[in-house]
Amino acid sequence: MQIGFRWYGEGNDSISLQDIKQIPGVTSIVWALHNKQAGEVWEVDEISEVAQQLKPYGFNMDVVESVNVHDDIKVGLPTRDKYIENYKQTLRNLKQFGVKVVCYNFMPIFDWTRTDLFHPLPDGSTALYYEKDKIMEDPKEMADYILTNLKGMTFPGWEPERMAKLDELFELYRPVSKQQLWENLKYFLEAIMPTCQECDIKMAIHQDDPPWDIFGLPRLLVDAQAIDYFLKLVDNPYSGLTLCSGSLGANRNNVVADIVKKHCDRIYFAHIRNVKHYDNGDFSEVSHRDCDGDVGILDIVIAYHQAGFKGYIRPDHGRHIWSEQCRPGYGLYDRALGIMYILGIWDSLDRQ
Ligand code: CS2
Ligand code: MN
Repeated sequence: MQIGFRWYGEGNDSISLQDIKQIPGVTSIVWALHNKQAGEVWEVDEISEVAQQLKPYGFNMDVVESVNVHDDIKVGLPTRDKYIENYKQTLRNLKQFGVKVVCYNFMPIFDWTRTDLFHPLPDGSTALYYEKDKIMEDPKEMADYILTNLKGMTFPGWEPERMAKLDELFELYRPVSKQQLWENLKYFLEAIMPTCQECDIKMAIHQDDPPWDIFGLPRLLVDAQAIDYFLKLVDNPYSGLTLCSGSLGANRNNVVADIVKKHCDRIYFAHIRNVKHYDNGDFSEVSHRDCDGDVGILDIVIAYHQAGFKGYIRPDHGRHIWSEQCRPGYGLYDRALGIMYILGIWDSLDRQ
């Protein structure tokens, strides 16, 4: 396996490449052009700028998270073909820089959803938190809360331009049933598979977070059964998974290690994150240490190791610790601790 670290880019992330270089084991920067709207072509000179930034540190840019999918593709509008052509062009441009895996998601309107970005934990740190009852309320209120607390920082899926059009977006998705959304996902993937093959780029879908319907919007990739369905829907090695233990793990019935065992050959990118459940259905993100949460981090890492996983692993969200001022979930310190925990398990398994 290869260790990656998500970085939001020069001038857009408080964490420097120099800081990341000092975390043992990191070889890939998981990157994106965060100024791009879904549907736009990523131009060669824009990608090249990132390549130049990474070069002095010896990091590779093998993994992109994410090239976001335009709403017209998700909704299945006639205009989708134009955006699919743009997506293919982006893939061809990424190929020139050796990109191997493109992470994306097919969540309607909202990307990950949390009701509290800085929830205090008993140890004095804060973390992302989901309070089930709050999601019953107005989605606009929540978008306002998130945008206010991001304090001008960009967050994929929560672009102010999109949040300003929430009514329109909800109207757009209203006729889209779960089955229709699956069909639209299939249409998109079938259209881009030849380009992926030509460019040797693997598409890796991220699960829906949280893994259940919210605000009446259908969500597809929510459990083992849905993942089985997805992998058969377009049964092509260029279509696989970003397996996110934290997204899936928010549902206590999901046993992520079993999914790893079953589908390791179609997992190209692994997100490792721990989550603690509360009896009322709320959940909190916690440290990567197995006993701090309920996701089964140890079983998951062991499953990857046993399967001989050759793909990319990154710590997913972390807590905000040691007074760090950072993007919610994406601080330096706790994610670095996460990497050390994963490597600790991995190295000792190698020894055995
Ligand atoms: C999240 C998402 O769990 C996660 O990794 O931070 O924003 C994720 O990056 C996207 O859904 C992937 O497309
Ligand atoms: Mn994730």
